[in-house]
Amino acid sequence: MGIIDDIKKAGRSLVRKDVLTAPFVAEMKSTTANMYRLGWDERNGGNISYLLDENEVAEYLDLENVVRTIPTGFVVPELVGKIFIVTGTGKYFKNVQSDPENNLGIIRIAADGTTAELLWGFADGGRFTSELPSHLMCHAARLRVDPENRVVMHCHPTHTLAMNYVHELDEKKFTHTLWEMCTECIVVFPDGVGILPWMLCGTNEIGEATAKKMNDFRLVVWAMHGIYGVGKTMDETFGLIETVEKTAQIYMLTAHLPRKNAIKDSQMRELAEFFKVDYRKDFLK
Ligand code: 2HA
Ligand code: ZN
Repeated sequence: MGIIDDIKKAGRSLVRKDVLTAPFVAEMKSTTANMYRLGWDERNGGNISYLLDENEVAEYLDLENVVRTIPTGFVVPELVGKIFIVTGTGKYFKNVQSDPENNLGIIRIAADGTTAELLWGFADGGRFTSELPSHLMCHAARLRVDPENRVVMHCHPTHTLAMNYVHELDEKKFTHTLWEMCTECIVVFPDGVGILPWMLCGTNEIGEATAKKMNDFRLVVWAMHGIYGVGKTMDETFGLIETVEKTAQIYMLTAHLPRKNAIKDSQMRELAEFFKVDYRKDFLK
């Protein structure tokens, strides 16, 4: 009796849950679907990386079983051993929900800091997003500022991009315009929006520049390309980008019309003080 119980117990510990039922896969599916439907991720546009808890992943995957290794082309010593679920290069957000196994992958950064160990996904032989340098460098930078940061998200939101062509690409002026167009903005992103000039995407250089901005900002616009957002949760990160995009829409709906009203700097200060947020005081006039 005792022996049979022991055998049953050992057997159960070997039975892993189906990774397709994991909450982190569900979050990737619903988030990419929402982003696609909002028009932020046409074709293969956009990418997400999500830092996972090793113990949680172990409920679904054998962490000893590396399916294959993929060189990343850059080194992030801080992220050795960390596990991420990431979207695939050339893959469409539109298709993640119906086919997660080909469009997503779970990777672990190997001991050398530069090899990705594929633990699951990219089943058709694919690989992680071309923007992995920006994603991992941003994770490393944000973890230094906020040890609870988990998500890096990139997309091409329509109105935010439209605003790039008609508004000065100056961090202070751009942030101020967003803050004054929507009451909640200074509370949602009191740290403002960082801006990088147009740069070649998919490179280590844009990754390094984005990560540097992430020392001060949770939102970084890539001029005439898109936006990066980071956060502790998928909801927080999505919400940051959603708030910028909604506000950029209001700006684009009104930019060509005579301005009759605006939220004043004194009112923004009032908001920030009431909601006790540490805002960029130098971004107000
Ligand atoms: O992966 O959005 O920046 C497609 C992109 C590149
Ligand atoms: Zn992009």
